[in-house]
Amino acid sequence: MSSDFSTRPTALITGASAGIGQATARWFWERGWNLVLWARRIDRLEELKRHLEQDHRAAGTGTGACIAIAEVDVRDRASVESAYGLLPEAWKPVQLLLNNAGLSQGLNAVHESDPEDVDRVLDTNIKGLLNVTRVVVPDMKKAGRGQVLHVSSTSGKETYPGGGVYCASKFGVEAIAKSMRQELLPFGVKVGTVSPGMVDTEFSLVRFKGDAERARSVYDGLEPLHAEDVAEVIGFMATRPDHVQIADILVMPKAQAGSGMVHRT
Ligand code: 8X3
Repeated sequence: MSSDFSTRPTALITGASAGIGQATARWFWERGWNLVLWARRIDRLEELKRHLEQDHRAAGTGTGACIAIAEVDVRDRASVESAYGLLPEAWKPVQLLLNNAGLSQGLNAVHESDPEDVDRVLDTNIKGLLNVTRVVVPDMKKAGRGQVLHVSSTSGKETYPGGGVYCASKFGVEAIAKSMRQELLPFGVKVGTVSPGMVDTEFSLVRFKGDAERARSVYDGLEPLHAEDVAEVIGFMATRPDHVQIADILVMPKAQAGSGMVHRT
């Protein structure tokens, strides 16, 4: 660990093995932050860590920053508590918690929703986010600094047919963020959401349970956001001067004007 370790900021990112989480990890890494990366797929995290470290070595731009990875399913309270507990005290409080782990399952009307899909979505997007928040935020509060950003969605603003359960989870994320901002106001901890529309990640592949063709067709005839676009927004939110608190950024592709409202060519 380099001597200036404690002077550089640390970002803890959930769901860091792919998509927005992975792109955001890279964004902060390139700017010299320490990273704490959590995901279920530890092999993907190991590969990401290797790549990031190699990039610095190859470019000769090593900044002395460190990466800690852990296999964490945010739904599993014990795994969240143990991963945070095992993080050396020198890493705490993290400057930024990015609650990114989240997913959708299926596109069914509410009355036709699959109970297992419902559990998976609400357990991850709401209860998982709470599990992580509960272990990370007390150290921020104690130190009187830090920032929590939750990845919400256009689906946290508007509903669409077939999106009821996923939208409920993201409306829930927005409610949690607003309450947290009020609760943490006296303690110097900032809270916000980033709300992306269509992003070209594994999101649709996961929603449609591996049906690659159906997943691809979601983005037919338009250019969706790329994970890097959202990473830039998150990076911007996290690097404002201390007195600036961005509550929410809603970001969509040019070809989208709201949930389910897209222009295809
Ligand atoms: C996902 C937003 O527009 O792909 O959070 O359903 S969308």
